[in-house]
Amino acid sequence: MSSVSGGRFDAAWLPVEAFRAVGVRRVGVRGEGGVVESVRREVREVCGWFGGREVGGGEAELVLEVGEVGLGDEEFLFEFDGERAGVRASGGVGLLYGFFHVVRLGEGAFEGPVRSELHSPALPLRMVDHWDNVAVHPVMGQVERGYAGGSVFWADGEARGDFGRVRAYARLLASCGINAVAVNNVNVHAVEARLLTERIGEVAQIAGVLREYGIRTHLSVTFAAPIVLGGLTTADPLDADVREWWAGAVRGVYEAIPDFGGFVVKADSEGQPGPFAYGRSHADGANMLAAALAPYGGTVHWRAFVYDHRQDWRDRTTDRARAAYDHFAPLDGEFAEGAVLQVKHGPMDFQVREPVSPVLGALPRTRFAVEVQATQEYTGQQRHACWLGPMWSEVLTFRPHGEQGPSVGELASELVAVSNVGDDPFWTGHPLAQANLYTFGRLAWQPSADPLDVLDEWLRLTFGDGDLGGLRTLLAGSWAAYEKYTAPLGVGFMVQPGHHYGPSVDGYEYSPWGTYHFADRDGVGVDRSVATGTGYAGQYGPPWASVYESVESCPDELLLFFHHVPYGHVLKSGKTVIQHIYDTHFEGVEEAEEARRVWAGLKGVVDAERFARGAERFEEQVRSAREWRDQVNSYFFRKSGVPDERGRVIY
Ligand code: GCV
Repeated sequence: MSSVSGGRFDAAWLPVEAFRAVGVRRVGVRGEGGVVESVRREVREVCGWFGGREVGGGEAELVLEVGEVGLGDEEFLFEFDGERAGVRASGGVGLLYGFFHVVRLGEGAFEGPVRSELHSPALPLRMVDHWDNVAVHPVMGQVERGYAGGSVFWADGEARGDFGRVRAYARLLASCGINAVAVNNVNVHAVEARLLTERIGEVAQIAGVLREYGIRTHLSVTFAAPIVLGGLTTADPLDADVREWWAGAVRGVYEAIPDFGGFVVKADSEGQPGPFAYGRSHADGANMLAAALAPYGGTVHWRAFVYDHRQDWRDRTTDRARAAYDHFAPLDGEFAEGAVLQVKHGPMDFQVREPVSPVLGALPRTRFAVEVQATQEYTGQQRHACWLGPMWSEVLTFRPHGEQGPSVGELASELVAVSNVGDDPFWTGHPLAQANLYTFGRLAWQPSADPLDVLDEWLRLTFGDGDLGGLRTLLAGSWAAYEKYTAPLGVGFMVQPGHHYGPSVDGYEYSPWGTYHFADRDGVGVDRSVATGTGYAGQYGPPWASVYESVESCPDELLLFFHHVPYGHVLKSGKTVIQHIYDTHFEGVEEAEEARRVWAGLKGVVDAERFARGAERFEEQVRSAREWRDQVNSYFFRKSGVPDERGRVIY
């Protein structure tokens, strides 16, 4: 645990030992100002730990140098000539990324030779969105869907006075390449609305700390701000007074934060105000804000999470999965340059298994960001170990137009994660959930990266070079294990309403939220085919529209997302649907028990506090997995009357 200011907190993947290879050497830092000073501070600190030193002249073994190398701001060159390692960049941010590259390589940075290797991020913006409220919300708490304590930015109703913790967080983010942070919840409540105007000074304080690590600050704003803050009678995006009001508000923001990144907007979604109230389109709304931000180079991130959350479950013509495409695909080409459409990776809401959103293949003329959820709202809420690297990688490597076409990672302009971090001493509640934040950053830097390589990096940095094979296997399989003991075959939800933790098979079955599985005595699943269902499968282009349309070609793991089938339907695996449900639920629990056993074996290897936190979480994971198994299996046994082939206990 570090005990620098901001309270005691875990060093995560940057423990002292991770810096040994740099800290024992003679290091030269060449350049001045801004982020270069952060690099210099890092070098001095780590050399202080290990006996190395900052040197000038030619005696350096590692040179970190800013110069005229003709690179982009975030790029760097790395080389090792047999004696000396070097990082060269055009500016401080590239130098900082180069420094962390050397840290990641450890002694490997001083083996070679390596000739002038260029490193550049594939995506220019790599952002975490905090769903943090300034004031504690009566239902959602301080951090909406937060499972790691209070906010890292806000405490006692205002920006934290002590920024030690924010600085440590910025350092962690920069070390895995994250360069943008939205500091408040997309559901903008009354107190938080004022961050845009009279409380912008507090945002500026946070921005000042994040800037030291090359991170730009973004703010979630309410579309109704001209009314709630400006006293206007309308927020109509085409109204001249409204546009003028926003122009003035943005001017004030940039006076306080000259490098402000821009706005994040959740409009016409789950009760948030938006342009529909004025008969305007989402392009009208986004473009109005883009115009206000344009003189300063800011961006509006406009979320595509727009659907009817007041649905009648009896109405079989409305399908929530269709909503984002129906709203936004027709607007392709209508968004201004400074607007980025922020699209959730799946059509529903961060379930453990969803198809890739068809919207991602339908925006050839729109800048878009893919939004993933590091906070584990539907994947165990940081009480369960669930490493999401393979899920995100599947999304980023999916090719919406077939094998010959580009991947999502190539089509997207940006990658955004809902943050899983709070003021918890371990940052993320479950110490192993730190791997999700790290993996997000590294995949945003290089979406085609093998997530297992990223996991190895994280393990090595966090725990050192010991034998971590068991932990690696545990984490590598943890998403699959979670999927096994929760909602089967892509059908989704089946969670407790409201807080979304733990099983409730019919929890959302008759609710207004549009999240149904339609299980009856004969079968289960949602018919989303064009031929007989909601037509959602037709939102994909070739080849996926036909792959998903037919029961025969639909992949097993998505079968119940796209089709309603009898319990006796035989999967490609050769099992019936009902037997698959029974088997996977028993297996999932066994895997959770095995994970608990692996963690128990790390006693004495992992430091005591982290070990204790993990042990407590694995107890809960096993308890919860059994709860899921028994409820899901009993539910389907009672519905179908089909016994388990293997005669195991089903309640
Ligand atoms: C911030 C889901 C979550 C909400 C969240 C919403 C969103 O519905 O349950 O808490 O609101 O997604 O992404 O806007």
